[in-house]
Amino acid sequence: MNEAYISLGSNMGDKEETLRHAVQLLQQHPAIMVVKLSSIYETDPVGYTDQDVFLNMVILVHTPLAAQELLEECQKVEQALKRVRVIRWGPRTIDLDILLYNHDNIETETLIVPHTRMHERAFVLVPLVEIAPELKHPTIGVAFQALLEQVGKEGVRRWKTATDLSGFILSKGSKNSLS
Ligand code: PH2
Ligand code: MG
Ligand code: MG
Repeated sequence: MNEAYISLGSNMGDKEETLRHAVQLLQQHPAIMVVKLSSIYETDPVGYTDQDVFLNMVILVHTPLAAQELLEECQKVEQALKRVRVIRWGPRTIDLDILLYNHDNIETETLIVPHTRMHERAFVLVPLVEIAPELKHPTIGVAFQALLEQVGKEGVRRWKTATDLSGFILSKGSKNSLS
């Protein structure tokens, strides 16, 4: 079984509903088990700043799928939720990024893991550290907790705690990080 951390983000439409739906679609896949959910955070846009705030969260999944196959499933979820993206780093209904896949270092034309910018983005590090406080960045070799201290938590506000995510129906033995 492989362990993958996936970042979810939405800043168009009903953002919470979109996140919930994306988690459910992943969970419904027979080869993907969602085992941890972070809280949902409201985050100021990074990169292209003239856009609505995001809701972001991170989940941990267990899967027998290879990283490339998991990427394809994430892309199917994005398509199922009718992802709209007009400009790079601009508004999107849903974005699913594989952050980590075991401790692997993967570089193909379509997938780079660990995600290239994850260590400099508070909207990724805050929810990741919440569900994986001991984890180290596999290639930088530094704890994500320490990376987060360097980056700071500015622009990231807890919006709904993991324990309040009752609408995120999780079967197959899943739990949120606080339970
Ligand atoms: N995603 C981006 C660019 N900027 N900013 C926030 N706050 N949250 C995101 O998920 C996000 C972003 C590109 O994927
Ligand atoms: Mg992204
Ligand atoms: Mg993406």
